[in-house]
Amino acid sequence: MPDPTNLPAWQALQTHFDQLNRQTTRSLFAADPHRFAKFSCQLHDLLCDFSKQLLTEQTLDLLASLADQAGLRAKIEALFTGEKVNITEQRAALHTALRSPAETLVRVDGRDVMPDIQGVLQQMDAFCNRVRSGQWRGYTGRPITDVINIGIGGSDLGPLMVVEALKPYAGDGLRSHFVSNVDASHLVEVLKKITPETCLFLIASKTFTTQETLTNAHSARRWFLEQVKDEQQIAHHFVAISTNRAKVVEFGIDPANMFAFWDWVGGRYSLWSAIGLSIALAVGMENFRALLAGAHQMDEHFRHRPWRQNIPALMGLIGIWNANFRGAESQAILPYDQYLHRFPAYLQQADMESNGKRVRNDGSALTTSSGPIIWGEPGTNGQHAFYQLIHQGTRLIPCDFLAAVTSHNPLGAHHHILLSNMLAQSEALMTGKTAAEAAQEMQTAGLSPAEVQRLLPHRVFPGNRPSTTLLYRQLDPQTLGMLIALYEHKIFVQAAIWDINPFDQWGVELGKQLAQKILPELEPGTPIGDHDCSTRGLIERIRQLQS
Ligand code: G6Q
Repeated sequence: MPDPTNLPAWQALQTHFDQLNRQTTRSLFAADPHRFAKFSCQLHDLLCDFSKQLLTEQTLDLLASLADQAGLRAKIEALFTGEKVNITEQRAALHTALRSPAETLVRVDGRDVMPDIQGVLQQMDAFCNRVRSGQWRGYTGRPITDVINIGIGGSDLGPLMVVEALKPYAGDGLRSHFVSNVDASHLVEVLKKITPETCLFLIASKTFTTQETLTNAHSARRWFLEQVKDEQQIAHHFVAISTNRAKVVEFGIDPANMFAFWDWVGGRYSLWSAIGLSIALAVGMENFRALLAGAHQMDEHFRHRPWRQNIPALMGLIGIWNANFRGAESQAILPYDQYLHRFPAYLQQADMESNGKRVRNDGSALTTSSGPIIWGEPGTNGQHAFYQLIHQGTRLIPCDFLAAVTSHNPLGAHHHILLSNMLAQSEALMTGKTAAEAAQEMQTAGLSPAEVQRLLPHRVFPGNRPSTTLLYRQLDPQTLGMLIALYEHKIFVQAAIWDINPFDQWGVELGKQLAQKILPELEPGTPIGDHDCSTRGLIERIRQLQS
C-alpha cells in the first residue's frame, strides 16, 4: 500500500477539510433538521450518534473512499480468516474466532482452530460449574469463596474491566480480586482479605515468563505453603492460564489444571479466551458466552455492513478525520456508567499498545500521526475535574460518551440526572456559547456594561468540539461484548488506514528486558554497569537509603 497521505482520498479530504473548517457543527445542525437521523446508526440496541462531529455527507463519502483505497475490506477478510496479519511476529490475530459459533471454519497453517477453542470453552464450563456450585473444595473441604487473578497487561486489564462492568450479574457468588502490580502492596493487600482454605489463584500469563506475574505468583505460592505446609494441596488452589505448558509445569501447577490458549491470541485481545476465566467464575459461563455472542454480533456487522452503516468503520474513520485533519491528539472516553469505570484504562492498552507505532508495515516512517492518546473517567466525575479543558482549552479533544438508558440500580432521579448531564455536555461542547449569548446572559444577571466587557472573553465557549454518543438499553453481557468488539475493530480500521501493525508491542518487550539488567545492581556491593549519570545517581541513592 502507498503512503496513506498520498492516496487520492486523503488529498481530497485535505481540500474538503480546508473548506468545511470555515463552518461549525452548530451551523450544520441549523441547516439540517434531519442531521441526527443522517449521522447516526444502530446495531440492535446500540445506537451510535456521530452527528455532533464536524462532518457532512461528503466527508463520509471521502472517508469511505479512503477505506476502499487503503484496502480495508481485504484487510478485514485477512483478519477474520486467519492470515498472518501480525507481520513482525508472523502470527494470525484471531480474537474473532474465539467468539465465533462452533460450526465456523477458521484455519491457521491449515489446521482448523475451532475444535481447540470449543474444547477449552467446555473445560472452562465444567471448571466454573464445579467452583461456583461449591463442588470444587479447598484443602480443608470448604468451598472456594475468593478468586484471585494474578496477571498483568492483557492478562489483567480486560478481565478486570469486564468483571467490574458485569457486577450486577455476579450475585452473591465468588469474590474477585486482581493482582497485577509487582509492587508487593498490591498482593499483600489482597492476601489480607483471603484465607488459604477458600482461595483460588488463577495465574494468567500468555508467556508464563512475565517478571511481575511470576514474582506475584511465587509470593502467593509461598504465602499459601507457609500456612498449609503441603505441596500436594497446590492443585486445589492454583490453576494456570497460558500458552506455555512447560513453564506452567516448572512452576508446579498440574497441567490438568491448565487452561490453554494460543499464540494467535494477542495479549490485549485475550479476554475472550481462557484469560476470561476470572470473568466466567465471577458471572457464570452463561454470561461469559453471552459476552462472546455480543462480540460476534459486532464482528458480523463489521465484516459485512457497508462503511456508511458500519459502526466500527465509522468510528475509526471519524477518529482519523479528527486526528489527522482536525489535529486532535487525544481521545476522551467518558462512560456515564459507573460499571464501566475501568473501560478507559482497558482502552488505553487496547488502543495505545496497538496503534502506538511510528513506522508502516514496510518499515518506512509514518508521515502522519498514528494512535491518539486515550484517556477518560466516568461521568459525571470528570465534569468536576478535566472537562474545563475540553470546553475552553486550546486543544481539540474528541469525546466518546457512553450510557445505558436503563440503570441496573434505579434509584429516585439518579439515572435521569446522570443522562441529562451527559446530553447537556455533548450539546454544550458542540454549540458552545457565542459572545452575544454570553453578554446577554450577564446583562440579564444585572452585571454592569464594564463588567460584561471585562468578563466576556472568559465566558465565551468556542463550541465545535466533536463528540460521539453510544447509547444502549442496559449494560448486559451481550451489549458489553458488542462495545468491546466495536473498539477493537475501530482500532483495526485505523491501523489499516495508517498501514501499521496493531498486533505487535515491541515497546512492551523493551520494558521486559530493561528491568532485568538493573535488578541485580540494586543489591548493595554489586557493581553498577554502564548507565547515564542520572540512572547511576538514582541507583546509588536507592542503595544508600536502603542501607
Ligand atoms: C498485550 C501485551 C502485554 C501482555 C503483558 C502480559 O498485548 O503483550 O500487555 O499482555 O505483558 O504478558 P503475559 O500474558 O505473557 O504475562
